[in-house]
Amino acid sequence: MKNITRSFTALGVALTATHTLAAQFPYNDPDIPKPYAQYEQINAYEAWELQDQFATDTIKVGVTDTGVKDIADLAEIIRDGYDFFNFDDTWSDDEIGHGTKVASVIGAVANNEIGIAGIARKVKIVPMQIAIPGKNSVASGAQVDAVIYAEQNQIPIINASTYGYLEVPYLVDAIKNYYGLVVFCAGNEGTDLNVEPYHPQVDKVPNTIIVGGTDIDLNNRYNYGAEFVDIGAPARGIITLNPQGTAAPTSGTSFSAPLVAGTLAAMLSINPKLTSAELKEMLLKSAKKIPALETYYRNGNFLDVSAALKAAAESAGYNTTPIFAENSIERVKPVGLNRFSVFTKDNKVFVKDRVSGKVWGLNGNSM
Ligand SMILES: [Ca+2]
Ligand SMILES: [Ca+2]
Repeated sequence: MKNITRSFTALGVALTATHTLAAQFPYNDPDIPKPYAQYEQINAYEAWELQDQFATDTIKVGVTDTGVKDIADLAEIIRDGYDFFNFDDTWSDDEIGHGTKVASVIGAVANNEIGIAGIARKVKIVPMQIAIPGKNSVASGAQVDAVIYAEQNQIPIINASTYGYLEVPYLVDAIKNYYGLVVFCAGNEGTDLNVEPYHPQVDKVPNTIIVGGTDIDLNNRYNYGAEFVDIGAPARGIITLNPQGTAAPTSGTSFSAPLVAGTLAAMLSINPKLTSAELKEMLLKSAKKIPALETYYRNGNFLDVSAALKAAAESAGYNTTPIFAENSIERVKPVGLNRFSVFTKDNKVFVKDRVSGKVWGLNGNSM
């Protein structure tokens, strides 16, 4: 066991766990690395706690990709899949594995002792195969149909880890007519999108979010352009699940986009009343502003999942103010698998259930 200090939040409280908690936090999913620098960089652990506390609605996310295999860590959250390339129900024959990996980043079931944990806790994945069977390339017509389907079936978020189209007027029109948000990756060549004008990444469609990617040291390594790329996120060493259910580190902006799509789903699950425009504005406003990334991403935006979820919670009227300060914590002690006790310096004791998110004071009242 490594000696690490992990920050987490209970009832909006910033706590600092000692190393004795590291093996158990944040969840029991065995293939999450401990520590997992990429998730810590975007404050994902704290974001899980915020969802335990505030998330109410379950949000559908369409994954326009190679299909999504219904592996054990995803099966229970998959709904209403369709193959828009073959016009049939073979959405699960994901031979390439790209869509399964993307889906696992968005919403792999947390705390189920299997695989990993995705960003969003209350989410359903809608597999939308748009790829040519057995190939890593997609049909833009199938992507158009998938967007129209999402509009007709009230799917508020689409993850589109696709790029490289030279011209897609019909897709741009379909997205403009869609009430939700489409999250696109920026692409992987490390080129300026002003020079390499991939569509619809450069079309500035209001309800798209274009996601670039960095390594763990926050160096941009992928396609960029502050005029087009809305936000950056980790893109190297993201742990994903393949169609065999095996976890492995994966790289590319294809896996940055679902970090953002999962965040949007989590925000909506906390405040389902947010419009797409409000959601996008809130996400970008809550992002860290990193001067070194200003030439790559709009305002140097870098994903902060926890800040985005706090903004969503506050917009729904929840109070995210800590009930006691981080420096008032004396120690934290695990109680069984899913609960822990917090002892404060002024001799108060709290118990938190990590599954329900409920916190009890010493007098047993649920808070
Ligand atoms: Ca298929
Ligand atoms: Ca899991």
